[in-house]
Amino acid sequence: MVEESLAFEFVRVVESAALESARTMGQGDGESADRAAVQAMRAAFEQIPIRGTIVIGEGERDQAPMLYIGEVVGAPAQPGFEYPAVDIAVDPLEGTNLCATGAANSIAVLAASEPGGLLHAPDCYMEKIIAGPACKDALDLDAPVKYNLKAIAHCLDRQVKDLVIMVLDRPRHQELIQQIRTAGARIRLIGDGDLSAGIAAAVRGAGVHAVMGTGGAPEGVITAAALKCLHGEMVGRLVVNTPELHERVASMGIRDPKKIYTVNDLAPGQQVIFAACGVTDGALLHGVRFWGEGARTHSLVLTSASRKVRFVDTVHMSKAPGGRGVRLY
Ligand code: VTB
Repeated sequence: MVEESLAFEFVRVVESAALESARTMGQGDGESADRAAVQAMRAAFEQIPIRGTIVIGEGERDQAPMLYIGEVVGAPAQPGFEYPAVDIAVDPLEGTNLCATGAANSIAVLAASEPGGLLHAPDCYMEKIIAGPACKDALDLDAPVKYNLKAIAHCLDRQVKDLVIMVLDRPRHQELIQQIRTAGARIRLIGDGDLSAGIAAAVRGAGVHAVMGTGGAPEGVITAAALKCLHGEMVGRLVVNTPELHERVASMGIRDPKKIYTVNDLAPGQQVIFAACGVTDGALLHGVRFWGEGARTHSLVLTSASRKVRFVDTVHMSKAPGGRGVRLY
C-alpha cells in the first residue's frame, strides 16, 4: 500500500461525498443527505486502483445498498495488475442531522489501512474518553469522572475548572454530565458528531480538551485512526448488553467483550490513513461553499507512517470558462 499517494486519492473521495451532501444542507432530510454522500463516495472509489474492502460501513448488505460491510470497492481489476489490498472504514456523512439542520461539524470521513489494520467493530455503542497527546496513558475508563478530569488537567498544566469537555447531549449521559459539573469543568453538549469532537480534542487550539461518554463504536474506530496519526489518546470499551450483541461480538472474533481498547488496539495498522472533508462549518474544517462557477472544500488528511497532517483547500472549478475566477482565500 502506498500511503502518501492513496491519501490524496481518499481526499477526492471525501470531497465528493461532502460536495453532494452539502447541497442538501438544512433541507431537514438526513436520509437524502446520507444517500447523496454514500453514492458520491462509492462512485469516487471506482476511480482508485485498490482492492478495497469496507470493514466499517453503512451496515450489513441486506440493510444497506452501498458501502455495506464486506463490500469490495475500487477500480475494476485490470489483467496483469495487482492492486493493493486496503481495509476501509467509512462514515460518508458523520452527523446526518447536523447536515439536515445546517448545524456545525458535519463531515464526510473515512479511514484506511493495510488489511487487518482497523478493528472490525460491531455497530453498537462504545464508552469513550478521548484527549490529546499530552494525556499519554493518563485516561482510565474505570476511574471516577473526577479522577480523569484531574488527570487531564494535570497533563495540560491547567485546573479542572479550565477544562472544556464535550459530551453528546443524550439522556444516557445525565449522570456523567452531573459528575463533570460537580467536578467543576466546563461542558459543551453536542447534538451529534463525537468523531469530529474527538479529533478536535486531539489538536491544540480547538477549544476542547476531552470527549467523554458513550457514542457509536464505528465512529470510535475511525476516531482512533485519526488519533493514531495525531498521537492522541483514547480509551474505549464496547457496550455489549444484549445476548444478540454477545453473539455478534463473538462471531467477529472478539474474545473479551469488556476489553478496554487503546488507539493502537482500535487502529493497529502500520499505515493508517484518515481523510475528512467539512460538509457544514466546524471547529476544524470549513463547510462546502458554492458559488456560480464552482465550489470550495476543506479537508484534513492524515497519514501515520509518513507522519503528515495536511489541510487541503480545494477549489472545484465548474466546466464553463469565464466568470470571476478563483479567490485567494
Ligand atoms: C454518536 C454521534 C454520531 O451516533 O456516535 C451517535 O457522534 C451515537 O448514537 O454522530 P446515538 O445517536 O444513538 O446516541 C451519531 O449521532 C450518528 O452516527
